[in-house]
Amino acid sequence: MQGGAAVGATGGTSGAPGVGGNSGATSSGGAVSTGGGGGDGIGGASGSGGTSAASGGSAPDAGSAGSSSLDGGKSDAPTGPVVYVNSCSHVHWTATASASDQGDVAAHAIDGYPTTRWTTGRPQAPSQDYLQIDLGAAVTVSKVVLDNTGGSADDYPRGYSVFLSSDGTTFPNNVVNSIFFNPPGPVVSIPFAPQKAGAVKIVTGGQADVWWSVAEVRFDCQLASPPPAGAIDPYDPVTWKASANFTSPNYPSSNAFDSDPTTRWSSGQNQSGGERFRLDLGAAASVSQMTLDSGGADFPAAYMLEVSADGQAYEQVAAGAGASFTRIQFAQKNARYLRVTQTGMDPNHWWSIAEITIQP
Ligand SMILES: [Ca+2]
Repeated sequence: MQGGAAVGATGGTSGAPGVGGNSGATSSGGAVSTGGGGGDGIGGASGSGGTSAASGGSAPDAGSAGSSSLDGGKSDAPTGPVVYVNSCSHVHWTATASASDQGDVAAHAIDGYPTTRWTTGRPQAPSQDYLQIDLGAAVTVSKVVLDNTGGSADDYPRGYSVFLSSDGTTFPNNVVNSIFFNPPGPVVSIPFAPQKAGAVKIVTGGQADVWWSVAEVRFDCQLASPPPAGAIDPYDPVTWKASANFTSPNYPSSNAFDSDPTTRWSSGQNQSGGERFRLDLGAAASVSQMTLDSGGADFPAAYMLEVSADGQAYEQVAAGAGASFTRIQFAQKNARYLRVTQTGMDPNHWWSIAEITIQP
């Protein structure tokens, strides 16, 4: 997934215009193939894919099979899967820091996006700044990875100390200290002997005129007790599934939750109302917010959100106008399925979702 993200980031420069490009392209008649071609490297494939979409798009997508699979919930089980909390997943962490520069907040270091970062916004000095990650539960950690492949590779910590804590307040366990004499490259890997921790604090230990920035923090991490086979964490996007009644062949629904803002799901057709995207969390969970990052201008003109525990009976919980970044808040529900319907009209834009998040 990281490899995919890196590729996506590289293609992102061209992908971003592609996003804008698709709308412009689709506004003209030659639409789908041009829009598909906008997908740069995938252009060759998408050229033909786009063509087939143009002719076949309405057939497979609007077909009754598509609808019934969307609404019918093919994988509904009478008894839901075993649910657990994956405290080794960034979705359950919180981040705090000694300082941050404007919008480059600490939360960006754990949001799963390699293209957003946290930065101190000031030159490095020994012991001046820290980044703290609270994991939400005691886990065993054995490595800290500071990943700046999305940018800011020169903003690595000239020196560092790593401290572990059981309570997130006191950090008595100093597991490693080091100083760089040569640039480590975009990924700083800090291994140490496996130890239990509920929180990790990384402290700068060097001097430099550059800021300290971290695009993404990861850990080698093990849960206190492994989850039962087949158990899932409904908040963890790695086990989500999705379906839609219209999907461009080059922009599959899984792109909407791959933690890469440069990839997207797209309807592949201009918004006419009735386009549906259904997210399956894999098990029921408390949900009170959903965000839809369109990645550009392909946001829903209007939306309706329904939730369901079983994939059969849906309850509408919100409706409104979309925006490039759409935040949908509603009274907390216990839901496994979240179904968003584009209810407006936009003759110039497809509907796209670059990233979805949910909150309890
Ligand atoms: Ca994505």
